[in-house]
Amino acid sequence: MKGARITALAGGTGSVKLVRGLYTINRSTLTVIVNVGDNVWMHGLYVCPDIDTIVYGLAGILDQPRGWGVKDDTFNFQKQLASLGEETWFQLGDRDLATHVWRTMRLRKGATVSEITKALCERFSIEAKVIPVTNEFVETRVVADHEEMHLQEFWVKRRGRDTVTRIKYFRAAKAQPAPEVLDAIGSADLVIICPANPISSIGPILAVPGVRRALSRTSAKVLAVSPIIGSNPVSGPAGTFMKAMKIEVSPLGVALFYRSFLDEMVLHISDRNLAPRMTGIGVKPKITDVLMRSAEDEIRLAKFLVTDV
Ligand code: FO1
Repeated sequence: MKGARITALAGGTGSVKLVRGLYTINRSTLTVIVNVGDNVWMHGLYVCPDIDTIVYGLAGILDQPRGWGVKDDTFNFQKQLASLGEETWFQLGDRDLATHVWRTMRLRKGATVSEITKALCERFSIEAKVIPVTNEFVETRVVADHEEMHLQEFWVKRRGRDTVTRIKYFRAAKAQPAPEVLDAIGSADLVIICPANPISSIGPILAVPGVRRALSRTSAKVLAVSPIIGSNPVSGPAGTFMKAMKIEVSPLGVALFYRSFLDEMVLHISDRNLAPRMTGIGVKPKITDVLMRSAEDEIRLAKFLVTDV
């Protein structure tokens, strides 16, 4: 359906390719609800990695091979900071840095993350709505070897090497959804859960009160694209986090995690044998090539998802 209202739930690097495909086919009727659990205060600046990845992706300035930051960026600030003896394990490129400075200045003047993200999209002439799931400072924390740390510290500073026992969505239980979040789910024609880490990218979105309920109540079809092929995540630490949360690392495990609201699950062709088990848990399987290696693949998958809306 032309002009169908599509709402995507997204993290960063795993989601941006599909979000870009959806944007190409449905520019002005796309809303992206983005995870904020990865957000981190760094050198006094508020960094929102998933929001920035989606915004840079839609603006065409994302460093695509890395999946985060601005393409062709330089790292002079980082080098200078290191020479001053500051810890620089979280790389901030010079152009990317401007976003964090700009955002932090606005936060200090009282603007919300929603308002700042809207302004950022306007600066880049992005027609889609990109909205943080909440304006509150929710933080995904990893409990590893009985030590608790920010997700970025676990993944970037310590390179994901600790044994994870639990994931916590700090401050999520009392957070309010940001304006437009529940309405974007309730009034959509189609809701798409991007192929993102279910625990660290989609989990913090679902942990905000009201979101799961809105997903199970919406009259829109809710479909997810599997971030797992066989027993392997397409990227990132999804396997580690799913095991820690006692969830089977498979498309079926993901479907069970989303089961209370999920209508359909898109499986990679090599997982077609899982179709009967998917049907058995009440989730309709759809099968296609979920790998996005090029812009053409992003559009192909996006078109596949919206075909019968
Ligand atoms: N990921 C890394 O592996 N190393 C980094 O130094 C790093 C810096 C960084 C700076 C800004 C930003 O927006 C993202 C950044 N990321 C970095 C990606 C980020 O850690 C995660 O991949 C996302 O939070 C997951 O969606």
